[in-house]
Amino acid sequence: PALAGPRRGALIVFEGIDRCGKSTQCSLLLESLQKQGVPAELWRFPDRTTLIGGLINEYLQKKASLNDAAVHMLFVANRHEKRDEMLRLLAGGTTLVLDRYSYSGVAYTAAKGVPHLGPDFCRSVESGLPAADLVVYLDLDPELSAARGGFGGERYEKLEFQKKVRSQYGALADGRWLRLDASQPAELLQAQVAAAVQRVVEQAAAGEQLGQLWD
Ligand code: 2DT
Ligand code: MG
Repeated sequence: PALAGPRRGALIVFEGIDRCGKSTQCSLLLESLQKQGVPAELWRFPDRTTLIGGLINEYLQKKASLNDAAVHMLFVANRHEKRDEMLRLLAGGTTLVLDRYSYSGVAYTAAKGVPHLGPDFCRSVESGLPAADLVVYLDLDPELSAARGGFGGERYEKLEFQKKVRSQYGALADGRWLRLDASQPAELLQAQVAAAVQRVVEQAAAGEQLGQLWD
């Protein structure tokens, strides 16, 4: 039990390839946390509303071109610019639900196969950011995600690339990952997410330290 200060919130991250169902599960989770009276906010990365996020948005919509290293650094900067606010909210007891985070940063850039932008480099520039208490990884065969109404035409929404991203995600999993089969109905997924989230919200409130990337 925490003897001093407020009970901290948990950092819950949803990851997975495009159209695996992250946004749906994030909204369902937020709603259920709020119903239980758990203070919570839902954020997404990239946060396209900031100056840096605007550049990322132009890149993703193919209105701007940037080389792979430059755009990678923008995604990273887009997380670092939100760091202090994340830490403040968590310390004040708000649980944060993130629709993508640093794990997307590593998986998508490493999937490009650029030698100087491999997984180790990508992890290194995340340091100083808080680590997730729980990563809910919604695993889906890219053939199935592509069939979910098709891709929206943003950069990266290509079957061959999504396959590479999935294999990069496979190499990132650690003890804080909950891998779920995302081909299940949303309600079934929701129940599994809720059970895992309840545990980490309780552990965070009981004083378990927030980790740091990349550990
Ligand atoms: P959405 O479709 O979820 O808006 O994501 N991406 C995301 C990266 O390449 N690096 C990152 O650090 C992050 C957070 C994943 C837009 C795309 O941006 C990719 C899909
Ligand atoms: Mg997308």
